Amino acid sequence: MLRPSANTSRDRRRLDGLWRFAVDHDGVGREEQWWKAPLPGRTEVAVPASYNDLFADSSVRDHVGDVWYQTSVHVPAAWGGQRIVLRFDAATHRAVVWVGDAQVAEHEGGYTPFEADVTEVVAVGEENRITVVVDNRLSWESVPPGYVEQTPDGPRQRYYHDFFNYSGLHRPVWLHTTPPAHISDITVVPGIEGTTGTVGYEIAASSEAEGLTSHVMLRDAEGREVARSAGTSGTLVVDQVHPWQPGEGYLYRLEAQLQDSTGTPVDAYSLDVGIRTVEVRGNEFLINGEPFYFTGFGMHEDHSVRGKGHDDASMVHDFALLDWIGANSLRTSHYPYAEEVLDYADRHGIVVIDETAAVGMNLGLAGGIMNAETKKTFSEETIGEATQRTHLQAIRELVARDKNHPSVVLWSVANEPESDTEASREYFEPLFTATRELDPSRPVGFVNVMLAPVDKCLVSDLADVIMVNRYYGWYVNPGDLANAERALEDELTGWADRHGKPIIITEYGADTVAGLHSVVAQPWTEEYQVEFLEMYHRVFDRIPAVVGEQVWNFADFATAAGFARVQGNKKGVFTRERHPKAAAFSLRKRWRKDI
Ligand code: BDP
Repeated sequence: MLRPSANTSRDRRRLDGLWRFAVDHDGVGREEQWWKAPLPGRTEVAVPASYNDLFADSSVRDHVGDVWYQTSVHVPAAWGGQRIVLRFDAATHRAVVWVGDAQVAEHEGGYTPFEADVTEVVAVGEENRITVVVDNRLSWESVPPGYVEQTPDGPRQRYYHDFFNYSGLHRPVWLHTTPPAHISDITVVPGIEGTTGTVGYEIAASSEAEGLTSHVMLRDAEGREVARSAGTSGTLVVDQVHPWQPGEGYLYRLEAQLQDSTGTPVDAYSLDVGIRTVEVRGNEFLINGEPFYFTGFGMHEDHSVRGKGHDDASMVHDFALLDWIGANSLRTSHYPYAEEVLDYADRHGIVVIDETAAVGMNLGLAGGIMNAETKKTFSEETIGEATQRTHLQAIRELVARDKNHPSVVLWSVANEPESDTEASREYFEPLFTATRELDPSRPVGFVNVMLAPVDKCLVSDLADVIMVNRYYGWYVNPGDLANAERALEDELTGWADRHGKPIIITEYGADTVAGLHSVVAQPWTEEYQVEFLEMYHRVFDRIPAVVGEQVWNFADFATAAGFARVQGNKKGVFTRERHPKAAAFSLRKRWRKDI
């Protein structure tokens, strides 16, 4: 799905700002058709933002069910005759949208965009009412999964993942136009042979575009034309290619046009393109044919007050901290991040492991810690065929959204699912197959949990890269780094020997309360976090198959309440406010070769 654009044939408007807001405590809004009139009450909410922490009210923060958003927008008269589209970059976890009295869209999944052609519904040159109901309930059919428990005090949302169930309109909302005959999608697949780059392209167009011809031109970063072609698909060839590289992020620009028989452009769309290759060879992960070693973090979209709401200022700052510390990569744990993040990573050469929202699919493990019931993970009563359908759709939407980003080098289909049972293999095998069919150009993996070590895991052989999260010295051998070191080395050596594939440690970390110190390193202190990470690094450096280290986590983040969570998860190397803990300086020494 192409992002909204403003150019000679298209226009766009962001609908961000303050919207009217109502929490549907009694769950009556749909029956009472709240979209037909101004929402009850006088509450306003910021878009984009999670609504949970904006109000000093636990009945909002912990609300389970529907909330309503509403705004009015003037649709410019000049847009008459154009195709008008309403787009939500994200609504967490599902939404129904009305323009005036007409329902225009419905979407499941909290972290991928959806849009509706509202041309026939909007009044051009007038104010239009837009109403959205957002439902934050997690069920056995949603990704991530969860269930709602009825208690004497009302419903409680339970889930098996370790981050707060922030909800709402987390990302920009757009009204935009295209001509009726328009480019509906572009797919690019880059390649490099010696000093020659190639960009395979495919242009999809709307049915109204029949009879029009597609043209593409590629410009370098200075704006010079380097290749052109005509037709809905083909290959552009670039001599003396300037590859997209980690740390640099060189981008070409693909300008696509639909032209009529006189050569007049009817629609145009430009896309940034990075020319690079990704390949797994033996136990190496190659970018442009060179072994790549991942340094960086599993992150979260998480900030005080606005929760998972996207904000450019914070994004720029987070990337500045990644640069400061010498991180060359991140994993979008545990859901697709805002597209702005991927654009930024493309431009600045940060390598991304792109993950679906399939997290918390391990009901045995997580039950106790996450304050939810321990149940059988894969069954028709829990995670079953319906979940798998949602999961597959989430993968489709992720690949459709992110396929053109050079920064994305690896798909992660899930984080720490149960993977040591036949049922888990049956569940995952079709998902791996589907991901490869959707995108044959990138490796595919999933993140393995500590409970399914190399001799037990029945899913890892489906993956191109072994990604593991390990907590020796924290959840296992807490405070005993000597034993933890032996156990970690034994295990990683086992993975290296068994699969012969590259290994990325996608999580390792220790909860650390900033400002807590001890002479003898003890869990929860800054000193322990430093020693813990140093121990892991010694082990990684002894195992050639280890091609990446991503510390858990970049920053402290909010979680559901739990006895092991001190106002959230404290494994951040930075605090939630982005202040460095001692570990930040020691990582900087390891990762930055230039200081
Ligand atoms: C891993 C999960 C991650 C948690 C982390 C932790 O992948 O989401 O936050 O452990 O416990 O199991 O800190």
